[in-house]
Amino acid sequence: MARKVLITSALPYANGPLHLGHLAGAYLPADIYTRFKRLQKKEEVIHICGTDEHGAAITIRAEREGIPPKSLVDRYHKIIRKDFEDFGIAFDHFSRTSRPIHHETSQKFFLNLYEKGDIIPRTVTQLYCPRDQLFLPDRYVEGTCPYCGYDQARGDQCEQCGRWLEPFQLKAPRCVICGTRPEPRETTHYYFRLSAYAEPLRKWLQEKTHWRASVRNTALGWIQEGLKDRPITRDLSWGVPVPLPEARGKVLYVWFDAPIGYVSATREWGMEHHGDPDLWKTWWLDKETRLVHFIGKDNIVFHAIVWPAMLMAHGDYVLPSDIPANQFLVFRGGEKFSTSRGTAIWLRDALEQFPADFWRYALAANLPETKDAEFDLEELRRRVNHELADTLGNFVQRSLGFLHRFREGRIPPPAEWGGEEVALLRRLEELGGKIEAALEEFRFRDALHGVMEVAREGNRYLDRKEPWRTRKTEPGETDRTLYTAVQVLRAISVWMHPFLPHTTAEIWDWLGMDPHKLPPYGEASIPDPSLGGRTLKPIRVLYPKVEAPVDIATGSEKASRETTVMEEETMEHKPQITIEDFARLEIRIGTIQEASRHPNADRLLVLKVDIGGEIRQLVAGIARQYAPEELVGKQVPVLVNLKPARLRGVESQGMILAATDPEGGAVLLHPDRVLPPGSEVR
Ligand code: B3M
Ligand code: ZN
Repeated sequence: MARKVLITSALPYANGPLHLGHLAGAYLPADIYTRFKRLQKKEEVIHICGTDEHGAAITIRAEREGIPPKSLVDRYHKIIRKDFEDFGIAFDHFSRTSRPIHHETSQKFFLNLYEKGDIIPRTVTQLYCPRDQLFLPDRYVEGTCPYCGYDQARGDQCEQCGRWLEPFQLKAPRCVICGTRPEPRETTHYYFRLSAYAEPLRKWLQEKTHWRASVRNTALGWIQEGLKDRPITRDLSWGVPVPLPEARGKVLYVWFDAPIGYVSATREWGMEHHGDPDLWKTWWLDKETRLVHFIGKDNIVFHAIVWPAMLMAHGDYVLPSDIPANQFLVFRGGEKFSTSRGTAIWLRDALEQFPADFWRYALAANLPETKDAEFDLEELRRRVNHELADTLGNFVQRSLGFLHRFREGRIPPPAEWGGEEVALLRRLEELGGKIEAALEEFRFRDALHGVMEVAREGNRYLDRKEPWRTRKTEPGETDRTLYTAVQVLRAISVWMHPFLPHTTAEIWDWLGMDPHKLPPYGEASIPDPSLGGRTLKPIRVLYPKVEAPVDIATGSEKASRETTVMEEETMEHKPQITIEDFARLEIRIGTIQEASRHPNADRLLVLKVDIGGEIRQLVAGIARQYAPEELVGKQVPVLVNLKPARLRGVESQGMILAATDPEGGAVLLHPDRVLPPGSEVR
């Protein structure tokens, strides 16, 4: 039997609508991969997801709105489901963790570990709010992260450094309901013996050399720091009840039950779609299944450490084979897309402005695969106009438009290939191989780039063959050209489908291609002679250009970019310059005298730099890599004759020059020995 690929994407909390950052983090790449795998026709594929409906993220929001948690999750489950549908994120099953089947599956999982001695009760000191008379789990407490100093760290996780925290670790804790400083009190909780799995996890991770370096290294780094046993129960009334009589009033910690949701959703899928209550077992109990989790980087700790440890403890189920976690999508100029901070473009608002495929294209071209990627509406406009419309749209419109105009919409019969055609088809085959390999390795940006290259080849071919010129004098040549162009378009429509499912399906329809009888993904460059002689349906402009960026409510102003980041395709050199061009830059060594955090941007620092008898204020995107304190006294090269610019409201009178590490982070450069400030760099 064919091998199975079980694809999951992170279960979104049903506590609010989703934004583009969510899409770019997990769901779009998961959908691209699933569609690719289906078209490849080599393995059996399912894509499983659902809403995560437990935990403090839900109860806090419900309390703020004054409604029961159930009403809140009912509302957002529907909204999220619809948004996915309209964006073309096609799951085989989309479940909910509040369903009985999930409660039952998680309770069984808990008991399995409990009976093995991997879950044990302990009396512990927890934070208690005397004012609300409540133990404060997870997000009910906020304070300062003991690791990175972030002052809005939550009791369950630090958003800045990604670490898994316990409320009592926070410095200066405060109750999020009333702001009171909570006090320690004793209670009993059930601990998962994570520490026992440090070694097995390390071994397992070390073998994952094919993983994205960021994911594997982050996980290995945390193991290196030491894994502690963790409480996996909470004193809350909303959640999966702990299935032990002595644990009344306690529920499972949301991050314990949520990943089990992948299993329960698969069970439900088997029953609902195939009427087979045991079908899930052929996926989860078969160690040959490839389990692929698509997540954002803030979920790495749970998917690459805690969940595999749970699975190891359980023993029956397959472990993840890939966790292609993405970094964050950030607004150009700084902030990450975030629900809680109100810096986001909501999916619904996005769809009201432009069709789903436009967003899918611009996001896919910008996926934060190896580092945070910047995005804004100008980026969308540029991608749509210069790539989607000018390259792909142009090829679609020309090849099919010519057929309509010169041949009344009839595709000419198959013709003998000429030298041009043979070369073109060979090139297509080569590109097809690259695209398939890139998708196989989760390099979606590269794959998309490859498909666009095919469209470019198609355009070049039409330019060379000039069918508009030959149509009168050499009708046979024109027929051959148009027939060939249609075959190229057919390949593009298959290869582009995972990225642009809506518009490629329209092309299939125009060409009379049966969506159930498409060629296997890797073979789409082999021409299909049966296209010859068919009559095209009427066509429309698929990718009309987009006007100047429209403002979608975002809560974050646009700022100019202070460093060049983002592009990470193969190294492309800029055009040559002369020594005179270079001489126009005035670069001097400056000594940093003061450094502080930028008031409006997490990524930026504001520096006062002595450039030789003159102090310049410079804004630099280095806050993720350097603390202000460590910079004072350091010498760095400064581009001093750069036109001043305001970065998120603060003036920058020049620019610090720094190197970029493979993750896109800034690395400062220092002179070999201390120099008088103002020394020239040439
Ligand atoms: N609900 C967190 C999130 O939405 C969490 C994911 C669960 S995946 C098992 O980022
Ligand atoms: Zn932290």
